[in-house]
Amino acid sequence: MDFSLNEEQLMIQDAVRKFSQAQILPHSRDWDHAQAFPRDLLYKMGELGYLGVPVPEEYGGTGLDYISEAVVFEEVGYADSSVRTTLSVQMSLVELTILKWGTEEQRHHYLPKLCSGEWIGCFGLTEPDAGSDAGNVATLAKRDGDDWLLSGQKVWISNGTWADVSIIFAQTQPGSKHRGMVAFLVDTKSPGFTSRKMHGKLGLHASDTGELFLDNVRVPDSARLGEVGEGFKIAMSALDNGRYGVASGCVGTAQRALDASVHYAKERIAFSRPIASFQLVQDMLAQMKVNVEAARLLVYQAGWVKNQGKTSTIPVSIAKYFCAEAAKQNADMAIQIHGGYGYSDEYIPERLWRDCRVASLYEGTSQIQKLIIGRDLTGISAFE
Ligand code: COS
Repeated sequence: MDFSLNEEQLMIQDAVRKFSQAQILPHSRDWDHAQAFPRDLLYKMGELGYLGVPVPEEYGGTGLDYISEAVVFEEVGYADSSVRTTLSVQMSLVELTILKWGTEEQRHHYLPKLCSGEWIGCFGLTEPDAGSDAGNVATLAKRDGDDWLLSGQKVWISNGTWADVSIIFAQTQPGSKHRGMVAFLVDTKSPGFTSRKMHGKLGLHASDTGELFLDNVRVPDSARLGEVGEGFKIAMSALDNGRYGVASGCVGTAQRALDASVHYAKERIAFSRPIASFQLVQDMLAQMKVNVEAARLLVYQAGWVKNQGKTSTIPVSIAKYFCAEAAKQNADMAIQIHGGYGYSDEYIPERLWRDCRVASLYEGTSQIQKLIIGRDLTGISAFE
């Protein structure tokens, strides 16, 4: 068993680390205050191939493997979780879903523009009454000749107001739950399609979160992704990729919390010595280190399964659950080690803490991940 990254993975790690530390990390506090990061950053990342890491080169991607994708999310997540969230949605939830379920024409139409950063994508699944219960979407898709008319509302949509294209999940037969779901690739400039920024989030201030409103949005049947009735499967398979991105980003957060804490603990003097010399501080540092190593190995295990083209639902849920909780625990311990300074935005722990809190909520709560793992273990579903 070889735990080391290969040459290609090391190269992308080194390049993205340098980029993130120079172009993202020094600005992330300002972007948090401004509640946005510059759109240009995505063009730059697109040019460098960081927006289409696992997408084949024939569709404008970089053509690397899933471990490389995780490495990119970890490095960007280390620098700024808002940027990482934007990237995860673009790459994992949108590009990989088009790659898996799209027609050849759809792939060639959307993927090069998404990989280059010219277009931004979002994933329109969640609704006011359909969060964990994703099969309960109420957005209606009504057939109208060769077209479809879409009406409904989506909430908590990352990249929601920035997006040029949105994957919209809708219901064709109310009451049929997941069996009637369908997905479409919708141009956000279509008549009847509007979006509005959501404010007041605890963290991820610099990432765009929006509500989408669809009022009889007309889309041609050629905009359909997959078959009628496959919408739920498409959403779930997309989340197998999206959750992997969240897990990888959380490894970056957990590592950042650890690095900041080791640095601070060696500098901060109390009782005439660095607080790093106290065993109770070392206890926290050791726990943080164990969290980082275990989280990263779980991500790589899920990536290894993905690289073989196998279904990754269970290893991804395990990684998503553990990494989200590990990031939260590390961010919290980083605040504890920094004491009063950890409570101030002069230092990094408070932003890490705010930004990673959502990791055990979005793309499936920690409870949903455990229920998926529990169902696999027992063969008994809590959802029937
Ligand atoms: N990939 C492909 N297909 C999948 C799948 C996956 N990962 N998971 C489920 N499916 C398929 C199943 O095979 C089943 O197909 P058939 O009807 O042909 O047998 C169908 O989808 C229904 O699956 P299941 O019975 O598992 O559906 P449930 O309603 O029980 O699913 C959970 C329940 C909780 C697992 C699901 O609704 C879920 O993950 N919810 C969380 C949603 C979420 O993460 N929301 C946040 C979105 S933020 S972007």
